[in-house]
Amino acid sequence: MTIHTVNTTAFSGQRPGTSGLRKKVSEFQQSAYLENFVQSIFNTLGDCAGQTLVVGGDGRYFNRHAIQVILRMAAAHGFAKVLVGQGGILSTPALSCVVRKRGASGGIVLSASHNPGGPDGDFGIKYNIANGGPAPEKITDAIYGQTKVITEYRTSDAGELDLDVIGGARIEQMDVEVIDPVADYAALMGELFDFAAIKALFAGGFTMRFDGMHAVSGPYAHAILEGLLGAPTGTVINGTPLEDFGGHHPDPNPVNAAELVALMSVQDAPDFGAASDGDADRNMIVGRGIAVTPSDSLAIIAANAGVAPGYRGGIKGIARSMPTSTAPDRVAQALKVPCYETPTGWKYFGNLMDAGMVTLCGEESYGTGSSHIREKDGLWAVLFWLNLLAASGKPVATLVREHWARFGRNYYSRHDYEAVESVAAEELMTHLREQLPTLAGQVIDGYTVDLADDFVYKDPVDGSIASKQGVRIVMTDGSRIVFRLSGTGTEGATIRLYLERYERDVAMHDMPAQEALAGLAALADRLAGLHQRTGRDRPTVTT
Ligand code: G16
Repeated sequence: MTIHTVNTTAFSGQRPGTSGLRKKVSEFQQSAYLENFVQSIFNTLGDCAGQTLVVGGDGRYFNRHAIQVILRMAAAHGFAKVLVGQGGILSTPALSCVVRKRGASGGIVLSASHNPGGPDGDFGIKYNIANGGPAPEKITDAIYGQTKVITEYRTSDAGELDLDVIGGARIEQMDVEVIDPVADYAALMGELFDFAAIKALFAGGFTMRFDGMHAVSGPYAHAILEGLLGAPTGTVINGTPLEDFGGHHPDPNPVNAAELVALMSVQDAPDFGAASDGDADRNMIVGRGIAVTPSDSLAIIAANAGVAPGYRGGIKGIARSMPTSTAPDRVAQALKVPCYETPTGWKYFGNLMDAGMVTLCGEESYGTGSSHIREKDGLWAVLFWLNLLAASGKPVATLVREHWARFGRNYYSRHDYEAVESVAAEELMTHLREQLPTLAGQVIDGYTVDLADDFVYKDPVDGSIASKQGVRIVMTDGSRIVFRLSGTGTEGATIRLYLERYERDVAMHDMPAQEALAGLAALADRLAGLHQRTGRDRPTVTT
């Protein structure tokens, strides 16, 4: 084995987005494309000698190849040890858990999350820091800086390592340990939740469907739900990770998990349904006849946190991304704990959790989690709901309705306009920004605009500023229209329109969400010139 320095040329466009670098597989397959990005990570870290790194991914196409490349490059940079999940598999939350538990200096996550996989799909790479969470912007900016000036990378000419056998190996001076991808994570879940109560629930005939969407949550769900908790075999469907996710879009929302939602709508539906995404950090919660919005799920978890042993001492605070509905804010107010509003991106929660300022975090994009790790955690949310169902003895729909009756209902929807021409999307945002100074105080379609701005976040821990994080138009009755461009798409631009309307009156809690939000949607279209500028007459995806 020899270490080589290889000359290379910089690629443009290797700027990490909302969550790491995500591109088409074909782009990653260009010679040295991955190597350049990995070298840029290592250049940013500086001296890697003696450090421990955790590496794993969601099993999508290119995952195994990428891991071999990273192992050889890590060995060439003097890492003392790399922990890698068996088969190259580690869900994003499990990687965060392993980094924290084993005291690693960081981790590399290989995933494009909810984006489709396979040779024609997407791939992604993200660096996580020693707290187990996504690197903050100052690090991702530095990585991007390195990608622009890179001239060489260092690697070993070692052969391929067998990733399928648990145990130790060595590349150059570096130890490699292939670990069970589930064990550490499952043990942590056992500490947080009342497994005995959930086990008793299943033993009593409670039925559930968990859709792994042929992505990485399958092995975790099989081991925890059907293994440790005794749910009948067949509870987990699509539970084998496939390199192309079986051709499906592993995004757990009512559109991409329509089959599960349909199954939950029939008369003899299972008691509980759930789904997770490509890398198992997202979750969708479905009851018999009801899909719970992610914002409501966070609010309900917060209001009932004490049912789970890990949260009996109470929660310190909640954080939600700006576009997420304000339902959690009402719970925080009742609990007399702070609620922080951050930009979109899990990385913004890390400082708040590290500083002990919040316990629970969540986003409208089907992400929920807590300070047990520093990533959102799909199965964690599902286990929380199971714990709540076991403790309350009530069905999902009753819990949701009771929550609305107590706190009011935040009607909520996100309209995505995908693969829009980038210039048109930028122009739409500029057009909105130009109107902001004059909107406050105006009465439009019966709504009085209370606040109109382009969201700026000042991190209360380190004082860093993130600006241009989305245009928000907030009405005096609490209704909101939010526009932003996605930072995770790989084709053109994706315009996200978020709509929220608050209803205190229980008699008004039974409307279909799109009907309740139709007025706001029409107003949003008028303000942004959405349909005219995009040439679309409806969103690509409505959740
Ligand atoms: C990522 C981020 C989330 C974000 C989501 C959507 O999730 O971690 O914080 O909410 O993307 O971002 P955007 O609206 O910019 O597309 P994931 O599950 O894709 O890693």
